[in-house]
Amino acid sequence: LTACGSGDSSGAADDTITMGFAQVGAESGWRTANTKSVQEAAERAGIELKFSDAQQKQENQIKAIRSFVQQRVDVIAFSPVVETGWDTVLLEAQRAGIPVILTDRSIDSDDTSLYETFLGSDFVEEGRKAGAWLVEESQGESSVNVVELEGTTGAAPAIDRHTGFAEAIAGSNIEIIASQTGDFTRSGGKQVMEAFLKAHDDIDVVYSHNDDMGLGAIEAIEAAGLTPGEDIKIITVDAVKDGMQALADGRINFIVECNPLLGDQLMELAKKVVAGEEVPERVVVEETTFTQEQAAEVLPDRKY
Ligand code: GYE
Repeated sequence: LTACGSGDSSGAADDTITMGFAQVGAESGWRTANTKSVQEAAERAGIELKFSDAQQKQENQIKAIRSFVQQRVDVIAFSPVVETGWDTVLLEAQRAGIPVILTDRSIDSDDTSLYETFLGSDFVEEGRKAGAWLVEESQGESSVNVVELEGTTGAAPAIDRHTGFAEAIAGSNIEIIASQTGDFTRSGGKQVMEAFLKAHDDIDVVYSHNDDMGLGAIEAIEAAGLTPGEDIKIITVDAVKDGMQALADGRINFIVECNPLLGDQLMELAKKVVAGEEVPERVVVEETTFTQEQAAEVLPDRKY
């Protein structure tokens, strides 16, 4: 075969993989790091990325997936805003013969044939780690009152981080006295914490489902004339740079890591799926936890 390059305006070889990626939004530092990881990994892997930002709305994500199906991409990857309500659109992808990879967040559906694999963290385990630290920390105290800043209502990390935490503190001297969503944003966390502080004068601990809401809560606590990390202890999940800085500064007390750098693993899986190779149905991301001392140690090398 003789190639005649001049006529090919697209510049892409026929075997270039095109991925449609439907992101949740840009609600947190974690999400920003995750988006960057996916975009850079696609570039490195030579995968053409069609990226869409759903601004935390399921309807936008469904529209994006539909448009990827219409464009006949080779593979669709997405991080579902909420757990339920995906069957119809995923069936459309399946009928069009386009494989789907879940990344970061899972869905709640009986039909597991709707996706090839799920790459992401064990959010229940993250909640357990947060609760286990507090149980240890609260030994010898008569009672400990926790307010919980929940992630987006119906999202896998919000549901699972609550479940794991509740499991770990069951039967202890620790009680969740209030729980409300801050939608994983800094402003949401601040607003909810302001309301909590007005309604309760006996808050010992904030358990926040991510760093950003915890950072918002810090602002509310300081505005109320209290010292975060001392008068009220703060536990968060993610371990993004701003969170780790607050931890090293003593304003947060403990962070459970959730790794957003999923890009390279996602591209690997995408290549295999498109090639028709077997992939495991679940790929779990390895993670750790950080105390204030550990945060100060690792901060200089932190990438996100
Ligand atoms: O913890 C939070 C983000 O789905 C794990 O979403 C992700 C969560 C993360 O908004 O900061």
